[in-house]
Amino acid sequence: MKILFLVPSWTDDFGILSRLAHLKYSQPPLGPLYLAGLAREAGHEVRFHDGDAEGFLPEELAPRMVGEGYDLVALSATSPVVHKALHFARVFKALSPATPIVLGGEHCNIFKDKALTPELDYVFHGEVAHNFIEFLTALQGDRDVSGIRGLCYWNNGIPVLNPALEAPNDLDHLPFPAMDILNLDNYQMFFARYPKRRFLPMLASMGCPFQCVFCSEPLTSPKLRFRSPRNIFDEMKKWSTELGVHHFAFVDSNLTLNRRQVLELCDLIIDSGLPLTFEGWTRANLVTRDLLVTMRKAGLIRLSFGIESGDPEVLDLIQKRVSLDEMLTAFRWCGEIGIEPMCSVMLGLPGESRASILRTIRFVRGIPELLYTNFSIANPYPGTVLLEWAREGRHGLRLLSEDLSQFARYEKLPTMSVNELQPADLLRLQKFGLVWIHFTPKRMWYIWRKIGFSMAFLLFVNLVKSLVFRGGKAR
Ligand code: B12
Repeated sequence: MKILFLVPSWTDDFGILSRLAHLKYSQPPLGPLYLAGLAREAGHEVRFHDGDAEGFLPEELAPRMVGEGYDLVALSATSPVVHKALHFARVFKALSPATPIVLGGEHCNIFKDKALTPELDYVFHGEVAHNFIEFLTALQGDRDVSGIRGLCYWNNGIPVLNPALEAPNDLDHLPFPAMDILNLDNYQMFFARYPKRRFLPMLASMGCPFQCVFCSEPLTSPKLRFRSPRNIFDEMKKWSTELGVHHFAFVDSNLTLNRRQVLELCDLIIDSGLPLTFEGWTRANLVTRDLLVTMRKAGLIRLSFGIESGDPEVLDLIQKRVSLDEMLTAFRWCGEIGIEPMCSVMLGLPGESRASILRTIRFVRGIPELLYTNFSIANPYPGTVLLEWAREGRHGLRLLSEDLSQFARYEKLPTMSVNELQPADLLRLQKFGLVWIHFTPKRMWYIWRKIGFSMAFLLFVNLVKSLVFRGGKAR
């Protein structure tokens, strides 16, 4: 079979910040790449298009893709961009009604058969590996998909939900993702202290044991699973020698959760003498100084910490379970060791007030080692406790819309209000925070060097202008 894997863009909705988001955050999506690897191993032909990296319009791409004669279109989407995946499906279906279209990704893991809309033929939820290959075999044969685990399909106009496949403990059995089908020049990572470089995403584990209320992982991925250090290293070595890509961005929710795994991986990298570098995300309470020293030696050049809020009461409410002191210590260690620290910060969280948001802004501005940060408006994503709280009006939250296409983290008015803060107030505080956090000589100098004077100037002027003239697109 000839399969088209496709993901819609997600950085094109952020207005003036789109270019920056696109530059800094365009990443090859691992989910479809793993599936493409599996499908290819089973003898199928695979192609991949990334809306983010290529910036295509469905109306332009779909006719071209119909011309290329695919037997299956496999779309992948998170909830805020699922409307774009469905738009592509509609355009494609209008031109080629007989080609089956399947949708997968975190949105489907949450909504299951409710994600099956008329423009789709199938939806996959939960663990997807060998059941995906069984599905491809069924499509080539009698199209009987009734026994395929994790699949949702139509039966005489009624959606049918097959139970999910039990997630196996072992991740080493998966073939490596099909990284070689990517246009590698589309993906560059930018740093403050290091030159930009091409990179690939890398997975060391799946699942998260923590219970942060803004995250859907406690629902969709409660089971912890790890790859062996050898298996991860073999993959890094393969892409380094075969594709000439030496930098890897780990997508694990907590890269340093399994200390032994990380240390063994570091030993393998150090012993190999390969010029590898890597980065990842973690929690400040999951690092020690000696762990960071070893990781730096192995090539860790950037580590991002989930700060979320600079207000201890808000941190408590969102069940972050990391103290501000632990965060400051982790940043200090990174600075001393030569690891570029990054973080994620939010506003509009439960219990939030103008005072708590200003506290967050002051806290982040005051981290000496930090050169740049995102500062996003919290979204009540499906499958989260945050959404339940917003629906129930708890902790000052009020849900104003459940239209997922409006769940942008920048530029659009947020879909929740909290205490006295209306959506427009949150948007203004976000812009103020972005300007104030970065308005220090060191950070301005960094931004100017990285994105150029004209882009930096345009960004700054736009943010200030929208602050003065009360910006924000209507919902
Ligand atoms: C890495 C990552 C990113 C990266 C890279 C994104 C990318 N291009 O893949 C960056 C930082 C860019 C990013 C951005 C965003 N992310 Co993100 N991200 C993740 C993270 C941490 C890991 C994803 C991953 O690679 N997992 C490993 C792969 C192998 O798993 P997978 O993607 O789930 O794919 C499996 C299945 O879902 C399925 N599958 C996937 N696609 C398909 C397609 C078909 C056809 C089939 C059959 C199956 C299938 O098979 C795969 C193998 O089992 C997850 C949290 C998590 N730990 O899962 C959040 C997560 C996916 N992100 C999330 C969100 C909300 C976003 C943003 C909207 C936030 C934002 N920053 O504005 C954007 C939107 C990005 C987008 N493309 O839509 C949410 C999604 C929630 C939801 N309801 O959809 C998650 C779950 C975080 C959370 N818990 O809230 N993200």
